[in-house]
Amino acid sequence: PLDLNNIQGDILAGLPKKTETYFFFQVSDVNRFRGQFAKFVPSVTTTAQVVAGRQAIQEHKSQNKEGLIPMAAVAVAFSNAGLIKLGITDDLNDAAFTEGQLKGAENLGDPGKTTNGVFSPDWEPEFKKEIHGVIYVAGDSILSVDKKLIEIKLLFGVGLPGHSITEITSIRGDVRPGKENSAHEHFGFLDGISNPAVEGFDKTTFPGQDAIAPGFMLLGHETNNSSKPQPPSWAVDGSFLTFRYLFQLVPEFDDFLEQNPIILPGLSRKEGSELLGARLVGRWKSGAPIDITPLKDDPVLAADPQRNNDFKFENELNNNDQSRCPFAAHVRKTYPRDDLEGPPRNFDIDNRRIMRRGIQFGPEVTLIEKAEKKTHHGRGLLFACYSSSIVDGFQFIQQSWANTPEFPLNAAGKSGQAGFDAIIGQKKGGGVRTVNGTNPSDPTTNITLPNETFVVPKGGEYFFVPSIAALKTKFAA
Ligand code: N7H
Repeated sequence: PLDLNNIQGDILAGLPKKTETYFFFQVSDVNRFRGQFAKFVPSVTTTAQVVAGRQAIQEHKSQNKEGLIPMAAVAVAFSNAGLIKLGITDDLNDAAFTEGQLKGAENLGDPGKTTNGVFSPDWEPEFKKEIHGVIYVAGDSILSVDKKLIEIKLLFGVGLPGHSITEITSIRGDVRPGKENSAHEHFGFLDGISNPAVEGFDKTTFPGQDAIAPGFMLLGHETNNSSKPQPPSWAVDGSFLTFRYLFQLVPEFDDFLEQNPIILPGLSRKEGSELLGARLVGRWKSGAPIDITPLKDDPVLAADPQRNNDFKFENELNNNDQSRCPFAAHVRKTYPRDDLEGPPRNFDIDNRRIMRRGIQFGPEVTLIEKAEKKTHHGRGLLFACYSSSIVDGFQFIQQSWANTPEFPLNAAGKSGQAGFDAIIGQKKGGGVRTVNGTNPSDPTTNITLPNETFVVPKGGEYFFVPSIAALKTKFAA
């Protein structure tokens, strides 16, 4: 059985959050750090604590009590540079992690420049510095989170004589305001509907929510289909965290939809624009999957966990049929379901599953931005996901699926190319990107996306999230 007191709380259970701050740091004094870290470890939140916290939130809600329960949950993770700084040189067998995301950014398709043979992505300067680790705190309110963060910074003496770490940058994410927007990302779509269930942890799985073996999320556990070497014993119960600082050009995205409505009998121009948005994402803004309800939103279906994930794209690739959902729709590119898992391919893609834990950042679109159809304030997604392999999970999804117009392959054979994932597909900041099959009545047409992508990567790093035991024995002294 899984040891829920040993696994950090965000991986399987997800820290409850209305707001979350990521504090990126560099270790400046290793010996002092190990001592201060020992005092910090008890504040790291376990999975068992999150499960209990979620129960308390449920009870609070069912009793119709006002406000939220004050809560601040803590997690910590280290980059490969951080492990090296601490003298931990064991190989964790993940080339993406070992290389670090700055070096890997070219392979992710991030825009940037190559000078003298060296690629440098167009990232914020903080993410070009060497980051050793990240402490992230999630909670019900900025007050709860800031209070906890100040306690932690004091433990490490941040900014004071006697410190062992220096701050590189802190980034705060917030759930969007208002009942209508909360849980929706900045383009307006409901997020956080589909994550894999994990065997041995999730007691119920919803229709369409495939359960995966714990080894796809945690190191040192069974995966039933991989031949990866055993990790060093201290890495067992740990996971890899992919963090991406993704900006979203919301007025530009909205303008693109407005300019390119899908023309179908009976649809107004506005409905045609909404349909295009749904076809690019694979779900309506409400969250209803277009594979179930292709031409009309269905908010009742969207809110029903028994139905809102219960689709497979069954046999559509074989019939080259994208009338329900384009092959390149974001949710289809990133989790193709029966396009790969069904006959005749019958691939096992459990190793491509990721546990998404992102949060929005930045303000709502202003009236001026709306009127000028131009972004003036930075906003987007602090994308975060877990898996037991970055190479097989996040990196593969971004590189080989979202950025690869030929994927899925059969679509290419029969009707040209499926095209790019219009939401996250990158082409190193240049060149024409097209999406095929956005018009349900004419799968042969392509739509050309603007040169500047709607999602702009501006930083990130790969981290390892150790178990509580490892924090005590391997990191603290
Ligand atoms: Fe995506 N979006 O608002 O359009 N994503 N995503 N994502 N994403 C999903 O099903 C979005 C990003 C996945 O199981 C939904 O829970 C935005 C990256 C995966 O059916 C929406 C950004 C990667 C899924 C969005 C962004 C992924 C998924 C539907 C960036 C990985 C689950 C809600 C700013 C490389 C697919 C849901 C499944 C769903 C959006 C980033 C992957 C609405 C705006 C970088 C695996």
